[in-house]
Amino acid sequence: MKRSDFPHDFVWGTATAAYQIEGAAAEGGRGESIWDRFAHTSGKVLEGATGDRACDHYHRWSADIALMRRLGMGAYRFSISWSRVLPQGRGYINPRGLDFYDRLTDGLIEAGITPFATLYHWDLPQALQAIGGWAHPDMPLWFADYATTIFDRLGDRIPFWITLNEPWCVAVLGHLTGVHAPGIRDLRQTLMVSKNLLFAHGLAVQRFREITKGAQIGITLNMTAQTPATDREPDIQAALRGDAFNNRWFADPIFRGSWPQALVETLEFPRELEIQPDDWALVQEPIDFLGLNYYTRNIVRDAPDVTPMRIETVRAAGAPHTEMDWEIYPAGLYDLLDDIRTRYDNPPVFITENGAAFPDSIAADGRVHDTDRIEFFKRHFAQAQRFIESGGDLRGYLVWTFMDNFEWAYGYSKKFGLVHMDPTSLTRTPKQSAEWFQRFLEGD
Ligand code: IFM
Repeated sequence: MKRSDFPHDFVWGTATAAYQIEGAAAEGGRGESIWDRFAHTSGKVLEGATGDRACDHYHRWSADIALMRRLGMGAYRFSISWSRVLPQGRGYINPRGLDFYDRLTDGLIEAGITPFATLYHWDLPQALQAIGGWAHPDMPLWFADYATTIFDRLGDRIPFWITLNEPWCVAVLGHLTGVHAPGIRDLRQTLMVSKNLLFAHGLAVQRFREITKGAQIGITLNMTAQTPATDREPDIQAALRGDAFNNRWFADPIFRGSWPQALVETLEFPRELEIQPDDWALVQEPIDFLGLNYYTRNIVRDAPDVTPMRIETVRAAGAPHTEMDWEIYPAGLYDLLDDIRTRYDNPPVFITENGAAFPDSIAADGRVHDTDRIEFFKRHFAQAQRFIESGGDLRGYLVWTFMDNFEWAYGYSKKFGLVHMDPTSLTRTPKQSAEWFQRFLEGD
């Protein structure tokens, strides 16, 4: 597998998110976000970890860009912290927040690294949560106003934009299982939130078209390959429900203008979730690309008593798993890309995240020998290449993640980085996988 096996303009790089790396939670006029509140609530995050300091990227951004450049990265996907720019979520605009992203953008461009900006990677301003958060009917407008502020300032320089990162996680992990901020467990709210997220996305795309010229915008969806546990019909149906739940919940509305039927039936959507015929055009506002985040697959079996989807996942016996206990299943990347191509009329796709957590540590020779991660990427890159070879429109691959960081409810215990980051000393040490990726990018 060589870089030259991919198209010459294929984009390669890494991805991060604001709350996971920036730190400086109470600096530069930043307001509180739901993740500050959640992480500071006892029992929500492993070992009480928070993103207060994270990787201190807010202060070290320049050295981080220099390291990316040294490692030969072509692109960098970062997210913007809404509450750094609008501390209360709306109204007052914090100039120091905008200045930070301005400097970061210019720094990347000067380093020859293409910026990809995500507008929302889960860190809603707490002030908006206090009045209802994503379930509030005005959230789509507040998000569009925030997006407009960002487009006005950076729309002339950032060529690739992502409205929302993994809205499924916002809806399901944040409002159904409650393992993410804001920690709510309520199916009805989950459904309201998912509708508002779709409207917010559509409105932001509309504003984008009014403001920017020549840049592209899309949305990033997380998808998980689904395999029935047996060839029994109930398990086959269960895997289809898993597919509707995990993969089609947001993609079908955006690309087809309808909710997946299996989702509507199984979750018994309430009336207020119905999207009026006039509003579907907003949800289906044309986008330039789909961002796909791929990590693993689920092996699914029918479980009539398990809410809400009547499915259960089974651990793949004997298969390799990462530290997240996610099965390593590279073929699923091809399968999902292929599903996207056939279901949604071959949209351009960027892999906006793919990666693995392993129990990395610095060895006596001062290096991190993460050969398992190198193997992981080799096998996944091969599936991406297979998809391109089969005629698929895949345009880039952003590895999750640049450096070890705050892995949400797992705190700093799960390390996905190409670069080791010591949460105490904040020292960055490129792992063997970073060196391997560098050689790959140099064409070795
Ligand atoms: O760290 C997260 C990221 O924020 C969103 N996608 C999945 C990653 C690994 O869990």
